Amino acid sequence: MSEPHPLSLSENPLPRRRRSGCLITLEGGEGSGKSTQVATIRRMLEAVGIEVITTREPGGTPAAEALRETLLAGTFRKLGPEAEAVLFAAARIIHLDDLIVPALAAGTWVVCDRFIDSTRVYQGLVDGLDPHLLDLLETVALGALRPDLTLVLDVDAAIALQRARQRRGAASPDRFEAGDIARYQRIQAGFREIAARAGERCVLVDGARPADVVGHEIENLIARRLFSRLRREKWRKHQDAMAETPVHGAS
Ligand code: ATM
Repeated sequence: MSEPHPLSLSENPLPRRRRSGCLITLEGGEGSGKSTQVATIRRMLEAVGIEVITTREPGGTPAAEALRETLLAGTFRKLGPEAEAVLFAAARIIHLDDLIVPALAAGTWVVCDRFIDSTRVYQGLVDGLDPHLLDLLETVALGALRPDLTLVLDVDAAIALQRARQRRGAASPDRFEAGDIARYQRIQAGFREIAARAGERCVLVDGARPADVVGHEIENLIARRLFSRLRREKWRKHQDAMAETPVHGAS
């Protein structure tokens, strides 16, 4: 294959739209139980024979995890919220290019702990950035790709704060964890509003209940919302198995 021209404007070999795996994202404030549910979804999909990877943002690949570490440590805070937003977008581009887009193209399902809605809430609502800047960064990072399903885990701010403190123990909060109940309430309200506005893609799930109850509801939601994709996947697997089965009498 010839080298692309240095000024070529269409070098991305995997257009963001051409894919067969599903992208499921989990959103919600800290202490909403996202990581537990990511593991539940993984088990559910594997049980029906779907190849799945679980990942998180910011992070997911070594380079993006390095950015995560510095972002959460607050190292870039002095550069201002715009620069931080650009760095979150950079981590997302790396994550999409190196992991998510190739996985989806290969038919693997991707379950991601936090994604674009966290940017809207933390950089948009909390840090007060211009939504046009966030639109622009989203377009640069995602092109036409959007999650197939976003589960927004909703937990009352007081419970979320308590869970977060318990989980941290003696460790001090990072750049994004620090804050009082008012901050947690804004974050919860922000995620609720996103779930209401983007009802086609998002479902609000009551995350205050025991993890197994929440997990059961999520399994049902995935089965209902992504039914055709699950069925297509099973059909594809069936066809692959048939193709591998030797035909009697064939020489
Ligand atoms: P987790 O600890 O849930 O992985 O989240 C990391 C932090 O990154 C999270 N903080 N809290 N609480 C929210 C923050 N974050 C953003 O500010 N913008 C983003 O786009 C993403 C993906 C995360």
